Amino acid sequence: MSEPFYITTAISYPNGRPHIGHAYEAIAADVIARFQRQRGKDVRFQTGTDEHGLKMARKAEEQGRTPRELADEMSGYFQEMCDALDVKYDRFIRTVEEDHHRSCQALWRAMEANGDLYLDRYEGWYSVRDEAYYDESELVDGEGGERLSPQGTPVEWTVEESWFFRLSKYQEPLLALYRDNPDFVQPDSRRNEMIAFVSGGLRDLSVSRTSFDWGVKVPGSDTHVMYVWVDALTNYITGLGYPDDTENFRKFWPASLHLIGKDIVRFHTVYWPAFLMSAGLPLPKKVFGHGFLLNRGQKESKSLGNVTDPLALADQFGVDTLRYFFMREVNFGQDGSYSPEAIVTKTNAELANSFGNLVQRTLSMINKNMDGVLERFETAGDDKALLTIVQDACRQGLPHAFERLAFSVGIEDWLRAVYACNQYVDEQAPWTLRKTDPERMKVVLQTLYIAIRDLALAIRPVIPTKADAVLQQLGVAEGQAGYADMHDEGWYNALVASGHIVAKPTPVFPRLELPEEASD
Ligand code: ME8
Repeated sequence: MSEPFYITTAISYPNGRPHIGHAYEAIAADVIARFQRQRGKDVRFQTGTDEHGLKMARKAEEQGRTPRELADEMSGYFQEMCDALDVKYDRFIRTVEEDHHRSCQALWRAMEANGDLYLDRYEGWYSVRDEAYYDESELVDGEGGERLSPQGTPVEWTVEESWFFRLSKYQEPLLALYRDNPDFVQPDSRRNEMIAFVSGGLRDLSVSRTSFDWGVKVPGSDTHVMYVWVDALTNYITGLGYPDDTENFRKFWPASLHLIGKDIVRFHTVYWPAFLMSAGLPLPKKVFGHGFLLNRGQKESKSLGNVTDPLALADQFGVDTLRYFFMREVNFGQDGSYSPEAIVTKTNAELANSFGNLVQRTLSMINKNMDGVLERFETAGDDKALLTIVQDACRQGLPHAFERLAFSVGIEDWLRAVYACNQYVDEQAPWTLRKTDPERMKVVLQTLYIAIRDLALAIRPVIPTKADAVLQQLGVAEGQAGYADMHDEGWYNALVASGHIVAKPTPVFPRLELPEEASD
């Protein structure tokens, strides 16, 4: 049986339409899911929307409608975004769903049975924008002297009866978790932040609210709804069938990876493992806090008027181009910046001019100069050397980097192999060999043909549609597009034996033009 791999994204607040950060996270998670599927793992991928809480309730009120109406409309846009960006999830979870309420209540009861919940009065600061409680000591002063959260969001003084979770009890177990499992929080910079935060001492956490009712009801305490983060985090187990003893739960829990942004690492690496320990459930293997995507170095916001619709970007430049740019340009874990110019320049240079051109000229020459007929052949010194470079990059460099979520490093390895192929074409000059040594020309073109298959297979998780278009032109069957298939050296001779004819190729990576307004 293949090894299970459960990956999740954060579930987004559907208080507005999806923004570029949502698209970035969904794409990164999809690349990982596709990569692991290609590695032969049994992958389950969950994403969704986080629909309860004060932030949703207030936004709906502002718009004169119910939170449910707002959630229903906006959640639909998040699903559309995933579909449009080729993000292939197994479940899109909405926290308003009935099974999710049942799951939250079961987790609550388990924590209660462990003696970790008690009723008291909360008095302190709350940020609706972050849906987070803050200590006085964490607050900063705004320009007008107002108190702000460390994230720069407004806070309000809140006093109400509340259930509390004994978070303080978990300080030592959490520190032991970080110490014994260095991979639990990644990258290291976030791990260090969390160690510092927990070492500073943990206060018990307010986990219910009574001043509004848009949430999951606390079992046996009808005037309380659960704090939205208790409800939100639970989505990861609801999606596997918790609290029932389902096959999915047994197979996929604990999660292999929670992929989230850097602003919500505390919730995932302090609160969530503490809730799970309290309920006696296994802990996720890894939480990775990626960086933020910035528009020309700036955070997108309505007030700056620089909010970009990710679907408009995908329409303009193409889905795979956008996916490639995000994974290639940003050092995963750090913040990254994008602009139409950068997307066009980078992808023209690397996809259109380098990989696309390699594919196009190799297939054209085979079609034209060899009537599309492939032959069995022996590789010699330069040919073998090239294939070694390509195989090292595609079978070692890229997959090992992707395993560590170092996407830009892996893609760079892949690109070096693409450049090596183009250099080989220039040096071997098959257009000259056509006249001087046609047999040698065939060897050169066929060597490239073999190299291109590895290159297309390796990059397929990032640009699935484009890579499949290349593989299809190469005559590689759909069922032979896994990483393990790269090691099947017999595929080429089988293709020759099948009498495959290389057709006149259709360009897969057209050059992009800069949009008018961006080139001003
Ligand atoms: O935080 N670049 O939802 P959310 C990259 N509902 N990622 C970004 C980003 C940016 N500019 N802006 C936001 C929530 N994100 C909660 C999560 S999970 C149990 C509950 C990321 O809609 C952000 O870090 O505010 C988070 O991982 C995701 O987008 C959803 O953010």
